[in-house]
Amino acid sequence: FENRMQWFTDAKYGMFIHFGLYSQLGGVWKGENIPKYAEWIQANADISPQEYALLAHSFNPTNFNADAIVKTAKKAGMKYIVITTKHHEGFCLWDSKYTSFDVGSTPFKRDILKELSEACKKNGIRFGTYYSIFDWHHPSQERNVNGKDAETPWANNKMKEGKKAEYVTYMKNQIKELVDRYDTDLIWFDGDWANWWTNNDGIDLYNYIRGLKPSIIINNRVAKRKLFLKDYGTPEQTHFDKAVDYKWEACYTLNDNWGFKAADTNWKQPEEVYNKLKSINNTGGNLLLNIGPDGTGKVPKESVRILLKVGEMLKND
Ligand code: FUL
Repeated sequence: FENRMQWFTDAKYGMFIHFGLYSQLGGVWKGENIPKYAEWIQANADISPQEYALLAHSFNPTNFNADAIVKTAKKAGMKYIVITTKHHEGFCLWDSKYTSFDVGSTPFKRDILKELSEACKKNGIRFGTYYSIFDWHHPSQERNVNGKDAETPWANNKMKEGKKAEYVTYMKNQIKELVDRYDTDLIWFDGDWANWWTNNDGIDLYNYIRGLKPSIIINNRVAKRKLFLKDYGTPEQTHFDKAVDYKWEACYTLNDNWGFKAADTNWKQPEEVYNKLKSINNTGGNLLLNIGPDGTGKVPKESVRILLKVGEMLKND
């Protein structure tokens, strides 16, 4: 195996963090519980990007405590953390030079990614950044109202005519910021299914990032996940029960949502998490297990309880 991948292979268990403007809503829009994934609320409630963007004015997660999160991960037996720096909504969790739709334009202003990446470094935890390929806010894109994609106007969004090159430059600039400012160890792409994103676009982006930081690890959703298996495969809410001939990481929610959803109490119990982790590790996979802090930045108590309990079980292995 390439040396570059060694820490990842050894890590076996990591923490996923879904955090963004949607965290403030907890799955509720104008008094109504919106079905399906909480971090998809903009799409699921069909909120216009303009109205959705107003949520930046109230983003003030003063309870976000990077040290506490990293310590919980460490006690839980996790070796790396991956946080959503830009989910499909397009809001950036760092003060980016290339957009004002970011944490720098909220009342909060704190550099969460710096806090988290430094806490990781201090505690010997690797730091990773999730980045969505498609973007519900960026002016290059819009919901799809024509043809077969109109059934899922947000999930298969549209790249406006002649705008793709400009957007790809935006992505590359932003990713360079994540590498330069936060020394990210891993980039977790998502949204490769966008029909304007080709496998070759992904390969080009992959090579660009490896050029910026040769040791970096990049998941396979940078390109079309069915065609591209570097650096590792990403089964979601499922995992392989037999070894495969490439590296992989299964990601799972701890309840039924990635982003914070107030009404979702369907927590996996510690035994279930422990068994999943073991069976995943036994067939050569990593487990990336999610937490979704609420809009104040607080991690739901139940997630912390479950993670720490699993950590104790692992110690007694
Ligand atoms: C999916 C996304 O659409 C979900 O919101 C979540 O981020 C999951 C890990 O990946 O493709």
